Amino acid sequence: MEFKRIAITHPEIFVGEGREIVRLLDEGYDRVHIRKPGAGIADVAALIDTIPAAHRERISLHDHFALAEAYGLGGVHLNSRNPQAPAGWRGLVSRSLHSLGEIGASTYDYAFLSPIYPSISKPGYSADWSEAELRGRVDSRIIALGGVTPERFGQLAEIGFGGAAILGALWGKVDFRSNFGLQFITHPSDDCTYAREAEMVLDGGCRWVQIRHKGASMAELEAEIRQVSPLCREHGAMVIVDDRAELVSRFDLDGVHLGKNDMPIPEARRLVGPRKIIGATANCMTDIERAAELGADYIGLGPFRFTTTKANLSPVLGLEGYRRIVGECRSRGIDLPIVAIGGIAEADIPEIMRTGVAGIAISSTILRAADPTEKTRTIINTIRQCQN
Ligand code: TZP
Ligand code: MG
Repeated sequence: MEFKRIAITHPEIFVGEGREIVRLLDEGYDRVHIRKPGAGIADVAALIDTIPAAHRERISLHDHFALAEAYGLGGVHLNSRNPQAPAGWRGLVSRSLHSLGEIGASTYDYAFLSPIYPSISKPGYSADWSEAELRGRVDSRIIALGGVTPERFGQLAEIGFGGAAILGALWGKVDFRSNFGLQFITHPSDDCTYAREAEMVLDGGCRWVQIRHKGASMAELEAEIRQVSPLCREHGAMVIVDDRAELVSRFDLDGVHLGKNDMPIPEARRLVGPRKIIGATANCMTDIERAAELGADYIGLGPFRFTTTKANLSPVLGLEGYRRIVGECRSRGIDLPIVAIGGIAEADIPEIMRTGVAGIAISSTILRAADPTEKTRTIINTIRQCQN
C-alpha cells in the first residue's frame, strides 16, 4: 500500500499559486486539496483555470463543489460547511474526522484525522489521543493531518496511516526572525555599484539586505536585483526589495518592504504569497496596529533622527519615541519584530536596542564609513551583544 501524500493549500489565494500547485503534484504529492474558506466561487474558478487539465484529476475541492464537476476535478472534501457531495458525483469523496470514534462511521474514500501532532498553522491545537490509541484504530483510508512534516511520514506509515496531509509545514514563512539584526539598505552612489555595496556588507557578516533604489527604472532595478540577489544567496542572506512587490516572485526574493504610501499590504500579500516577508514602514502606534492587522511580518519604525537618505521624512522619533511605541506594542499584545531606522550611527545602537526593538536598519553609516565591511562587522557585534 502506497503511503499517500496530500498537500492542502494556504487559505488565502495568491498570484502564481496554480504554478505552485502543479509543482507540488510534479514533485511527489499525490493530491492537492484546494481549501479556501473565505474565497468566492469566481476566485476559486480563476485559480483552477491556471492548473492544466492533466493535473485536475489529482485536485480535491473543499468549497464550491459545482466547480469540481465543471472543471473535471478528481475529488470533493466534505466538512460541516459542505456536508454533501453534489448529486450524481462519481469522483473521490474525502472528509474530516476529529475523533477515533468517527473512523468508518460514514462513507468516504479517505478521511483526514486531526490533529495528530501539535498543529503548525493553528497554535494550541493538539491531539487528545496517544500514539498507542491510534495503532490498530487507523487504517489505510485514514490520512494524518495536523502538525505533519515530511520527516514524520515514516513514523505515520508505521502507525498504520494510509497517508498524511500537510498544510502549515508547506506554507510556513522563511525563518526570518533568526536573521533579524542588521538590515542593510542599498543606496545609489556614483562610485559604488549595488553589487559592490552588497559584497562589502555580506563580507562583514550582514545577512539581510534591502534593495532600495528610489527613482530607478524597472530595467535598472531588475539588473541590480540580478546582481545582488545571487550574492545574498551565496552568503545565506535574506534579500528583500523596496516597494516593488511584483518583483518578489519573479526573482524569488525573500520579501518586500512597503512604505506608508506604497501598495496596500493585502494586495502585496496576494502578489508575494504566504511564505514571503512583508515589512511595513511605521512612524507611530497607529501605523503599527494597521500594519499588524493587515498581515505585515515586521515593522520598520522611524526615523530615529534626521537623515538625507530618505526624502519626505516623517517626524523623528528619538529614543523616547521608540520607548513609548515599543511599550505600547507590548501592552497591546503586538509582537511583530521592529527594526529601528533612519540616521542611526553605530554609537546609537545600544540605547536604541535597549528600547526593545529587535534590529537596526542602516544605510549611510555603513556606506560612508572608511571601511564599510569593518563597520558592518562592528555594528553586527554591537547588535548581537544587545540581543543577548
Ligand atoms: N526609511 C526611513 S529612514 C530611511 C528609510 C529608508 C533611510 C535609512 O537610511 P540611513 O542612511 O541609515 O538613515
Ligand atoms: Mg516605499
